[in-house]
Amino acid sequence: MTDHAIISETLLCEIKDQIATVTINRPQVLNALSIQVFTDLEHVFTQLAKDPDVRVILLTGAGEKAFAAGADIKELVETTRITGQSLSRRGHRIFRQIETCGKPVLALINGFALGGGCELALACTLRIAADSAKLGQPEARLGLIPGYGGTQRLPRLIGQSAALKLLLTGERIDAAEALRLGLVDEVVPLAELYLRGQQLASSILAMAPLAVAGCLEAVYKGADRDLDSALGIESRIFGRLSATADKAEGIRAFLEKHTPIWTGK
Ligand code: DAK
Repeated sequence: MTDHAIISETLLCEIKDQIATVTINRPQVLNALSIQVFTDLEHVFTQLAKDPDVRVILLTGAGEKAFAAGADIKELVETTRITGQSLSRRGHRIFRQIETCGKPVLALINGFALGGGCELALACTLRIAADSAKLGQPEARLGLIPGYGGTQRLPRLIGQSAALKLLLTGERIDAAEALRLGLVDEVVPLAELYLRGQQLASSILAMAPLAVAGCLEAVYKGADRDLDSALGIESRIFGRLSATADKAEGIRAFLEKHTPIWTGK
């Protein structure tokens, strides 16, 4: 396994000990999501998805103020009906790519996660917030609705009524309220955010790689199915994993009281 980096214009991406850390690096504009950030996210996540040295991805923002304070508002001046719709579809495709990359993506929300920034966090597998974080969907104040999945992922995560409250009022909520709503999974002091991300990543790394991928596949593929067909998806993945070398290793390690050594096979 080798440590390395992936170079792009607006993102930093370092890979170390099977954990990739992706940092949106535009702190001067609170890591606003420009069209170039989307291009770079697409490139970096395409690489990470197929990189055998990467098993968990941490996604955060540079500096101490923002995860991402939304879409880059300066780029919204020129949008038309046609370009607005196509930019939205492009954003959907790239956030879906993040969501379905087959590896857990942990959003480390180190400050503002507003508008498109909150939508990006919603497309991640888990969300860990610093106690200083502020989240919200203020798009209606700009005459828009969320265009990167927020109207769909937010109600699925926290329920329709709580989602509509955020969408209709644009209110910014603090980390404690986000935790209460289930919008984030944990809140920690800002100074401990990265460490907590690494601890969670380490817990995931201790699991069998194909089983981690299987959990993601079962949950995401089953999410919008009726229960019977979703249970069918679970059985198929369970059957597939039952025949793997790592399943044999996991059972043997338990019975022989030692730590399993995963091969990813
Ligand atoms: N875009 C561009 N620049 C931004 C920005 C943003 N979203 N947020 C902050 N900045 C810039 C500021 O303009 C400022 O730049 P300078 O003036 O220094 O050049 C710099 O970052 C520092 O910001 P502030 O000086 O304002 O910092 P404060 O601490 O005073 O305030 C703040 C922090 C987060 C409360 C404030 O910056 C703020 O209200 N920012 C905007 C938050 C927001 O409304 N975000 C947009 C949400 S709407 C679409 C799909 C999706 C979307 C749009 C289109 N399509 C498919 C086309 C999504 C839209 C959204 O995300």
